[in-house]
Order: sequence, then C-alpha cells, then structure tokens
Amino acid sequence: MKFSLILFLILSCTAYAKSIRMVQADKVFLGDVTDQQALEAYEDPSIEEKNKVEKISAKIGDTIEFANRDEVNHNVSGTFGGVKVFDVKLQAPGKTNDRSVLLTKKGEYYIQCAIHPKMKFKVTVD
Ligand SMILES: [Cu+2]
Repeated sequence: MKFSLILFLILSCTAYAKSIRMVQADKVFLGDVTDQQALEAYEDPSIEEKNKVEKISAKIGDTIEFANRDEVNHNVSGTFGGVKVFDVKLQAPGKTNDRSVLLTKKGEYYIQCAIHPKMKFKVTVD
C-alpha cells in the first residue's frame, strides 16, 4: 500500500514536470522555436520579437535545456540568491547542453550568458 502511494507520487511528479527548451539565436534567448525559425531569426526580426524571452514561470522539478542555434559560442549560467547554481560551460554553435538544468528551489533564478551580458532572463519558480 505504502509502496503504491510512493510510486503514484513519483509518477505524478514526473508527469507534471516539464522540460523547457531555450534556444539561443542572434544573441538572445528565444522560447521554444524550431531550428528553422532560429535560422530565420537572423533575417526576420519579427521572429525574435515574438519569441524573445526575458522572464518565464516554472515549477519545482521542471528542467531547462539550452540549445545554441546561434553562429557564435555562448556560456550560460544561473544564479539563485546571488549564488551561482549551474554553469552550462562553453557551448559551440549547433550544440545543446548535455544535461538539463533542474529547477529545485522556489524563488527566482537569474540566467545569463557570460559572453553576452545582455543575453539574460529570469525564471520564477513556484
Ligand atoms: Cu552568449
């Protein structure tokens, strides 16, 4: 009985946790755009305008994955309460980070590229 309850809780958490895909293109963070849209963002500013992300909401247990569809390297890291909590390390064009970043705390994460300080967004986790 206890076991089924635990199993149920694990399965429900897994079912509700979402994976958030952030695409780096033209030195901004775009929401869940396709690789084709990321390519077109260079010549079509409306794609960037429509999909540019500066803040998002998430839940504890959600993960974020960073895809570099830009023409230059990026290095995304995140802080929580002023403390660095993850660093994706240098990501070459065409690369997606190997490990998704798990959001484990309730509050605000600030995510930024070390190379391009204007590339940043906030994640509010509740
Ligand atoms: Cu960058």
